[in-house]
Amino acid sequence: MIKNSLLSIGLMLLLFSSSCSNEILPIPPVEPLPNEYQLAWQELEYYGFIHFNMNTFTNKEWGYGDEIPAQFNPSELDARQWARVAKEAGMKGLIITAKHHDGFSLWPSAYTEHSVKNSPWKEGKGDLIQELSDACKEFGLKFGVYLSPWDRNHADYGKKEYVDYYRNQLRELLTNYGPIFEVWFDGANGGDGFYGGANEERRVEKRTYYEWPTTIDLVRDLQPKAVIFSDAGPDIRWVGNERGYAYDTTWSPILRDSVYAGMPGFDKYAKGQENGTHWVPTESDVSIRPGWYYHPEQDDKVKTLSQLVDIYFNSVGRNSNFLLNLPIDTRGLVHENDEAQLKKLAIYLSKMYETDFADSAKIKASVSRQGYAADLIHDTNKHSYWAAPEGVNTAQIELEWTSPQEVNTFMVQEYIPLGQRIKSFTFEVKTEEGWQTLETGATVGNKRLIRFNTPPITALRFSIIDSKASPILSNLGVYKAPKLPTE
Ligand code: FUL
Repeated sequence: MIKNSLLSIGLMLLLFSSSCSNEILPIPPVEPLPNEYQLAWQELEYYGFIHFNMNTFTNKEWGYGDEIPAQFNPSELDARQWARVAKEAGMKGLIITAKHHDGFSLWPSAYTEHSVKNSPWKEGKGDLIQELSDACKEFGLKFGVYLSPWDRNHADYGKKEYVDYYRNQLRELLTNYGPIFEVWFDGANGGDGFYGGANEERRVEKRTYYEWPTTIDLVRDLQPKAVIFSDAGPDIRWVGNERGYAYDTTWSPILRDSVYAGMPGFDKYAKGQENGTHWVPTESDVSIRPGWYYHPEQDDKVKTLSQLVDIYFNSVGRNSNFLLNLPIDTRGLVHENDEAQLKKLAIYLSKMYETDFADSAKIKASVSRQGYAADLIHDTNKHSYWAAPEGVNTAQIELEWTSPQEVNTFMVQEYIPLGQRIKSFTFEVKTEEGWQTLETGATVGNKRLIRFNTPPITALRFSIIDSKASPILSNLGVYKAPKLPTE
C-alpha cells in the first residue's frame, strides 16, 4: 500500500517536472512495427528482378522440367553488364531466379545433375550465382535469390525427400554467395510435370507440404539480415498483382494467421489492414516486357517511359517497393531496348528529384508536439520528424512560397519506425484562383507521391483528417517532374 502511494507520488512528480521543463519526450509507438531489416529493405525502394535460365532458351514462361542441360547455352553471358545496367538505372539490388519451376539450377548444386554443371556454358565450369553475386558487389548492389518451391524436374517432388532437397539447395545459396538481402519464395506450384520421367500431375497441400516454418528458420539461421518474401510474408508480402501497382490504400500491417507461399484468397491481404497484427509491407513486381522471360518477339514490347513512370508512382508512391524484372536474352545480356527504357526512367527520376521546391517554402503545422516542430519534416536527418501532440489525430501542414511555383509532384513520408498511422488525408493547392482539393486518400506509410497538373501554385496543404494515433511525418518534398512524351 505504502509502496503504491510512493510510486504514484513519484509518477506525479515526474509528470509535473516534465510538463514544466522543455524535455522532449519520446513518442509511444503504434504497433505492429517494422524490424530493422524491413526498414533497411523499405529504403531500397527500387530494385531489379532477373529472369534467366532454361526458359530463356526454350522460349517459354514455364518449362515442363524435361529440358536437358545442353539446352542452356548463352553465347555472351555477362553478369557484370546486368549489374552495370541496373546500377545506372538507379536500382539498389538484383534478385535472380536461381531455379525456376523447371528445376534447372544456375549454380553447380551438389544435389542435382540438372544444373549449369552439365551445360555447354563455360564447359560446365560456370557458376552464375557466383558471377552475379560478385558483379553486384562490384557495382554496390544488394543481391537476392528466388528459389522456386515447385520443381517439375525433380523425381521426388511431392514427397518428403524433395523438401529436404529444397532445403539443401537453399542452404547452398545462403551459405556460399555472401550476404543475401531478400529470399523470394514463389507461390505458383503443383500440377503436371516431368518429375524424373513420371510425366504426371502432382498436387501438394501448399500450407503443410513444404513445412515453411522450418525453412524460414533455416533462412533466419543462415542469413539473419535477409527479408523473406512470399504471398503473405513473413517479412514482405506480394502486392496481389503482377502489374506493379499497389492499391491506393496500402497498409503495411496485415491480419495474418499463417504464412506460406501460394496462399489462396490472397486478395484479403492485398491492401493490408488498418488493424493488422503483423508488419508485412508490399513489394510490387512487374516485368519490363509482357513476359517474365525473354522472347525475341517481345523486343518491341518493352514498356514505355510513361508506363514505367506510372508504375513507379503507383508502387513507390503508394507505400510499396518496386521490383522491376529484366528478362535476360539468349546472348546472356540485358537487351538494348530494355536498357534504353531503363535509362529514360533513370533520367526522368533524377530530373524530377533534382530540385526540391520545399527548400524555398515556409512550412507551418496547425499543431505540433513539444520538440517535434514543423521544420523537422524537411531537414536532412531521416530520424527527425514532426508530430502532432498526444491524442491529437488531425493536423494540417502548409507550405507557402513568396512567388508562384511551377511544380507538379508532392511527396510525403510517415516515420514508420513508430508505426503506420494516417488513415485519411486530403491534398490541396493554392493557385491564382484560390484553393482547390486535388486528392483525398487514406494511407501514406513509407511514401506517398501525388502528381498534379495545375497552373503555378503559391501554397499547398496536406491535411491529416484521421489517424490511428497522433500522426508523425518524417519527410516531404515538392518537385517538378519533366513532361512525358507521347509515345
Ligand atoms: C510467378 C511465376 O510463376 C512466374 O513465372 C514468375 O517467376 C513470377 C515472378 O512469379 O509466380
